[in-house]
Amino acid sequence: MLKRWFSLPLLGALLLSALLLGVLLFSLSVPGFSAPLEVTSAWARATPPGARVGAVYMDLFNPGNVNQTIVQVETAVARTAQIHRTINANGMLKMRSAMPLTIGAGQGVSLAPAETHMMLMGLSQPLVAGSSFNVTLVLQSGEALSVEVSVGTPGQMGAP
Ligand SMILES: [Cu+2]
Repeated sequence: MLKRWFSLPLLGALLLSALLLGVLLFSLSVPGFSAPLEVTSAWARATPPGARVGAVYMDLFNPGNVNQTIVQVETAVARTAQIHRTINANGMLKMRSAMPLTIGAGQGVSLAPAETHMMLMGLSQPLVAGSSFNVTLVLQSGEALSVEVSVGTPGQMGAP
């Protein structure tokens, strides 16, 4: 009789653990499991006074098993923000819109100097070394991801 009183709560706890584990495994194995984008090393170079454009770099990683697509970029420090790809057309470097930008399931995309980058056009203020500002990545799923961007020196080649 006494044994039964002790074992009931234990049995309950075991059942609950099994249930929680089941839910966890189910959510991980369900096709279409989406996870927010992981954004690391978001940075920009300082801009000279009066400059109208700036660039933002970051590493994007999609840990989910569905593609994630960035459809819009917003920031308070510029009139417009866009993701660009730098292309070499007969020795001339040109920039083309790279939006919407899709990051495949389990894939990463790096925005880096001279490559794919985020362009800020119509800067409302200079980007000052040591400061930071935010950009918002709007995904096709409707999610909006706020990213803090650290400003490095004008000659910076990687994240400060
Ligand atoms: Cu550009």
